[in-house]
Amino acid sequence: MERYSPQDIESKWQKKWEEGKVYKTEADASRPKYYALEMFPYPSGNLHMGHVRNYAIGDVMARYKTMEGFNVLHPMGFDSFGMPAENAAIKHGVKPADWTYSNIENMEKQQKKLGLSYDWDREVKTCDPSYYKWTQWLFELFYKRGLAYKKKASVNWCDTCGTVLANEQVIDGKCWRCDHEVHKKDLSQWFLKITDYADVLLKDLDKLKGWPERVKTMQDNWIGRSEGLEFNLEAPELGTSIAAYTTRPDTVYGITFLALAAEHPLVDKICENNPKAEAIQAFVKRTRNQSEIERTSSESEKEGIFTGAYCINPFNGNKVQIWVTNYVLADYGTGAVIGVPSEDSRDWMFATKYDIPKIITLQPRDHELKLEEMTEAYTDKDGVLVNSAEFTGLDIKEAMKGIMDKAEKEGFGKRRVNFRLRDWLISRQRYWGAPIPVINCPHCGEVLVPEKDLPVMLPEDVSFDQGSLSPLASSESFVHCKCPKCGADATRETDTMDTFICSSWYYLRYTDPHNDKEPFAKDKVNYWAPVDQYIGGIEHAILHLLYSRFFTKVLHDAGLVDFDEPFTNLLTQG
Ligand code: ANZ
Ligand code: ZN
Repeated sequence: MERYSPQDIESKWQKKWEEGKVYKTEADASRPKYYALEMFPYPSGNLHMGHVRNYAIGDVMARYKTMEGFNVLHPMGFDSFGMPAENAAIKHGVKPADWTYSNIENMEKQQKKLGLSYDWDREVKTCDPSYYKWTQWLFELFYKRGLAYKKKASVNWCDTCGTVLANEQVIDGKCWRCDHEVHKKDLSQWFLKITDYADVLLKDLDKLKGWPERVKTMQDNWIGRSEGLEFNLEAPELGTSIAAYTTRPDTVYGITFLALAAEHPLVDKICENNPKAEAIQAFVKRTRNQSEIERTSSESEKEGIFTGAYCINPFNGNKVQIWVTNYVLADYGTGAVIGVPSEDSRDWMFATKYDIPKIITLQPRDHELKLEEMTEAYTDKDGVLVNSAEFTGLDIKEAMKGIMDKAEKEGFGKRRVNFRLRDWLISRQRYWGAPIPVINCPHCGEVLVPEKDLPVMLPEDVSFDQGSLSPLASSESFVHCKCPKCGADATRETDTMDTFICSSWYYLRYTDPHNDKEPFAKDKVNYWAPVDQYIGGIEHAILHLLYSRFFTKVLHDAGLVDFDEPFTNLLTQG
């Protein structure tokens, strides 16, 4: 018998497959469809075994469904904007485009050698102007729907990468890409308003019967919905009141201090004519340089400074010390947190450290608690209230309801739902990404680039010298332009978009990849999508999968697609 010689046999058949376009697919309403998709790779240069495993699973699914009689869509492409291409430009002077396209060519060759059953005619490359034109068009769609805005923000900044990072891209206080420590910097940045969709992104996790529980739990935690009470504490000496958010309204009779974030707007006011102003300001400065992790992790040291100012607990009229602390986050809740030492371990440690009074408001059903005997907070979720006026004797659940009713009835508080999810910071001070299609006019302000002028092409006359805020800002031909509204001399936005935007809609583009009139035709996208089986690494459980769900929901609301979830079944591996 002849030996199996892959070099001869496989290349012979692969050539035949390619020439005969045996994996070419067309939409066909008379046949049931099946959309099998593997997460597309970043063109780093070579495939690794993780890729091969991923693609092999998808290939098996696609072939099996084809044999079952489905019209199968099984495409491949490249997530080809991003930092490594730019780093190659900085280090070796090659053009990011050249580096990227030559890597793509090599990886395609490897994929073809593996005999994967892709319809190569549908290949998309996110760095291609024919693709990023539509990424920019989608940005404009978001903008017109009030879902893209610019604001000054204290952002996560990575020195090594020389760019800002989304919250999702900061892992344990470090950059997800280079592992370098991330710190805060104030910059004017573009955001997408994913928080408008927090509720539905959470609720619709229930629809995803074909997703691993683990991934849904991670998204659930990331979105972080909580219910509680927001209420006002009057601060007569400061001539104002301070709003605080708590998920434990049953503890309000135990408030002995109010903890403000270092960034809280009231801090400046508190410092006016305050003998401690200098010390407070020094504390604020020190805190602002700490990373979010340093400030909030359970192991880190909770620190604060008493401001000398007081506010009043509206429930019992008690005087409450106002502290500035490092553990309260400025952009969560209201940036002011009630301190209830006897029930919260963090507050207990803080009160013990700074000698702040403690009041017991909850104790177990079977014995009395005494402060002198306690060495830590009573954090059990079971017990009865004490020292809590008319709520004394109730359990936590009853007390929460009664206390929130009281605050609402007396008009100093309101039930509130809160989300941990923040808006998505999409500005990147990088070259190799899709330029944000906005022009800044001295008369008209922010103006979208008209659709007929898209794409806003990446210029080639750029300098990659680090230090300048963005390589695009170094291109005269790019920066200077005319205002599309009034014709005045204007300048272009020099930020590019987070590459996660490019990958938030590529699976829709595969359904109609050569369309130059719109991102995809409705009949095609609605025939093929949603993806029936999506396959990829678990590392995308939050970032890419949450962003893609968000995009799909916005496109659904804009009437561009009929479905509102992109991936019916999900297989995560790795
Ligand atoms: C009093 C209290 C007592 C609290 C207790 C908790 C336990 P989640 O569930 O994540 O929404 N908090 C509110 N705003 C904060 C901020 N900006 N920075 C840091 N902590 C903040 O958490 C809500 C709880 O986190 C709130 O309820 C508040 O502390 C704290 F036994 O109020 B709690
Ligand atoms: Zn103008």
